[in-house]
Amino acid sequence: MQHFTSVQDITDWSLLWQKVQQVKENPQGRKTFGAGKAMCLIFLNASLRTRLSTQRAAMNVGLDTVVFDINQGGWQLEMADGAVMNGSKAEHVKEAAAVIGSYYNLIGIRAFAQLNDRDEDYQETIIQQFKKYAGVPIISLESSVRHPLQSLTDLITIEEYKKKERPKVVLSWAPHPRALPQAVANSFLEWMPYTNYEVVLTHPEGYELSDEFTQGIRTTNNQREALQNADFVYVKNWSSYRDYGQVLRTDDEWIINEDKMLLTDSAYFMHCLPVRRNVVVTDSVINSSDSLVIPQAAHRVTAAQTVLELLLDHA
Ligand code: AN0
Ligand code: CP
Repeated sequence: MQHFTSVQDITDWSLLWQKVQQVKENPQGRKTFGAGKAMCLIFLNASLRTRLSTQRAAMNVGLDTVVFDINQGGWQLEMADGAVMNGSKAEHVKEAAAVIGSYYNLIGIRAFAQLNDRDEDYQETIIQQFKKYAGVPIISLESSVRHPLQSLTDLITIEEYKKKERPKVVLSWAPHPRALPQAVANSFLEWMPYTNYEVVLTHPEGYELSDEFTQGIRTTNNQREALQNADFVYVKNWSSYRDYGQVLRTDDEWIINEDKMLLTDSAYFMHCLPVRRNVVVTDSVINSSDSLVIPQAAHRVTAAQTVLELLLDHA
């Protein structure tokens, strides 16, 4: 694997699952694998899980890590090729990425969607420019379009907890007061064709995701119908893709509560976190024994370590 920025970067699925198993059984088993190598994690946005689990995974393989909050202490980067740089941006990504790539063997980068200009966000410019200019493997820590480390985590979690060969997995939109990116939902759906799960997507009208991610996915605006007999309920808010970046509604009709979970086949509740309690999901659901949010978040280390081990062969 050369980079890890989308599901399409996975070249060998059986090797990936073999690695996941090894990492789960013995996370400390490859303590010297990354010796002498170092990784830079660049954040343009806040993070708890990605920041900490990726560093923990690096420790487990003996890889040194630095975290660079580029907005606090770095230069503002120009992303456009051919730009006349007479504004506020002091450095071009062409130099910045190449320089960071000369210091580090791997680069992780988190750059959320700005939610202003859909075309610009969906070009995933920042991650693509780093891929182009850094000369080392790039790991997406959530781009403007995708969050592949989260999606791998989600699959590892479903595989661990599923009680049926073909579980029903429902991705449901839920309310949130602020505009959030579509990345987690896009990415989750992008990974689904690589599983045999029965997948149903449900969201209110106006929250359709890009066709690129929903083609072939059963979709309904009826949340209750979608939840019938579900084995896993994955909940996430996203802002509108159609009315790009808009919050179209904030009422609580789509909140996940106990009453809705009763429609399922004793489904597990999943969320990538951070989650707003009693807005997205009620306390009773997230506190219940069917809530997987903590083991799911713990698997962020499993996912990151698997990816690091696969990329280190090229770093
Ligand atoms: C981010 C999002 O929705 O993309 C990160 C989730 C992993 N969430 C928030 O900003 C609350
Ligand atoms: N799920 C996730 O990526 O969490 P953070 O935004 O805290 O990293």
